[in-house]
Amino acid sequence: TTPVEQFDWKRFFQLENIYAWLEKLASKHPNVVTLLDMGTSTEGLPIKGVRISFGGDNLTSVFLESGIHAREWIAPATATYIIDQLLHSNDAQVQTMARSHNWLIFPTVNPDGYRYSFTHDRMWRKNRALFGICRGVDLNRNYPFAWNTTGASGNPCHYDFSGPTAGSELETQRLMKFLEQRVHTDRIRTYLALHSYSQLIMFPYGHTAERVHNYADLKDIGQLAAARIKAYSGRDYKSGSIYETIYPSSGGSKDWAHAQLQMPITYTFELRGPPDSEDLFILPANEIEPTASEAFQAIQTIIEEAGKR
Ligand code: ING
Ligand code: ZN
Repeated sequence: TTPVEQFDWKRFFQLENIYAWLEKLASKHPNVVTLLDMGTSTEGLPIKGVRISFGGDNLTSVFLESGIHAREWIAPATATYIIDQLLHSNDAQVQTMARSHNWLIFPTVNPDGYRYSFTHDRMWRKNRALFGICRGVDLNRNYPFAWNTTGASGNPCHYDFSGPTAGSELETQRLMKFLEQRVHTDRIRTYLALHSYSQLIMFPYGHTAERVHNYADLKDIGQLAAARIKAYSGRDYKSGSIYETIYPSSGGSKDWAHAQLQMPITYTFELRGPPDSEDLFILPANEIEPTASEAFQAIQTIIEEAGKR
């Protein structure tokens, strides 16, 4: 493995490198960065993250999850970019935003799958739980809200297997418990998740065309975030509900958080795919910085706009 001193956004890093980098940040910035651990995965790996707080326990918190799908390597790379910007940006507006909230960021919420996508199968998506001759639950179909109603499979051999029961997976349970325990104490109002690819800024619901109570705000903020990206990089992102933008699907983590934890501001990003390639999950490393920085622009708009409403 690579020495952690070389951590950057010019290539993709393995789980151990990401965790070592998070640990280094916590020791370099002991008053700002706290290392978090949700507990272990199916295969016994820790699910590590960081809390970034410049002080102010009364501030509201932003939760960010990435890597729920193993092969979407750009997602954890973008999460670490965001952590780096929050801590080290010289931009006054970014510094103000970083200090206006507390941040709970978990770059790899499916560590078994992420590791497996480096060691065995670049296109692996799910976790690594064993079901007879096939493996893996799609963790973004496993949450106990409208579970297994649409856009999910009951077959463990399929890429979108929703699991044997709602919330069956250890990784799902770790994340749910973390949020249930902290949603009130940390005043978590915003939940962001990173995926690839499609250039979308999506919000609930995934399972129905029915609109969430704050659809108008979410749509408006999402469109402003997309416009910010357009002005920044020229890329076209669209915003809308999961159901109306990408495809009907159920059991996602943000729908659960919005519906069950009453978290009002929940967005799932679909980041860039490669300019031209068969394999749309394999983004060239020189696309990491442009992809992550435009997503960070959009997140700034979401935080600013959500604060006004
Ligand atoms: N897309 C997401 C997926 O899980 C999604 C889309 C997001 C569905 C949120 C449901 C909830 O299929 C990718 N590329 O993974
Ligand atoms: Zn995904």
